Amino acid sequence: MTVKETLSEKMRKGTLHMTLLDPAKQDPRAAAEICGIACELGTDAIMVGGSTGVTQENLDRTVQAIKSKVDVPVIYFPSGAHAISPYADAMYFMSMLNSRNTRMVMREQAAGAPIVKKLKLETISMGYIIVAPGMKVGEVGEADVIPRDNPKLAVAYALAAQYLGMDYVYLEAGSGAPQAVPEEMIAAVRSAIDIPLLVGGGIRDGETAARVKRAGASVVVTGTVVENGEFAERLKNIIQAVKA
Ligand code: 1GP
Repeated sequence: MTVKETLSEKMRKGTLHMTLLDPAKQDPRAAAEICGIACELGTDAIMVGGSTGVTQENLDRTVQAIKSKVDVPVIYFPSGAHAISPYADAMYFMSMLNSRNTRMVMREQAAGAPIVKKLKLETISMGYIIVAPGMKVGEVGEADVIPRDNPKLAVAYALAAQYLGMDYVYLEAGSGAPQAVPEEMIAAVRSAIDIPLLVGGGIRDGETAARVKRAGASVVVTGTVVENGEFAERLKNIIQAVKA
């Protein structure tokens, strides 16, 4: 079964949680430890990626270390074609739909596609939509961020992703965002599209995770929360809220 099929089957039963690890932020062994705990707490997949600082070397070593520790899918979440790991179970083949820079929309993808083909990596296509404030990823991606009070614009981009044949849509407030994507926006996108909806950025507690889930996310993504030493209790609350 492909990663996409595995995730689709799980999504039929309920909302999923994915844990994002940035390979530039800790050594591979620490990343694997964190993922081991996240899996014990019930996370459904590991995403590996970051906006800056990802190299072929830290990516490969991190993915390999995580793979040796956990059984859930490990999915590469790329920031460009400069690093692509053959060790990941799949990668999001994604386009930042609301970037002003065509490099983020399609040129990096064209650069990476032949490498992906050669590596025979499973791809899951994704329309990546940056919502204000967008944080680092919005800045380096030169995103025309979706204003938080404009759910209609988010819907328009999400529908465009669906009509382009993309597998998933990701509403991203940016890692470390002070607030998550507004519920009204999540709900509007959810009711407009038929494909899975990932939501991430600024989700740090169970209450926020519950609101994001109730608004209609198919997958709740958290990253920063595992970067602080004592994260197990917090992550447990988040995953419980997602699975409730
Ligand atoms: C980043 O949405 C994710 O792509 C995770 O964001 O680090 O704020 O959890 P946080």
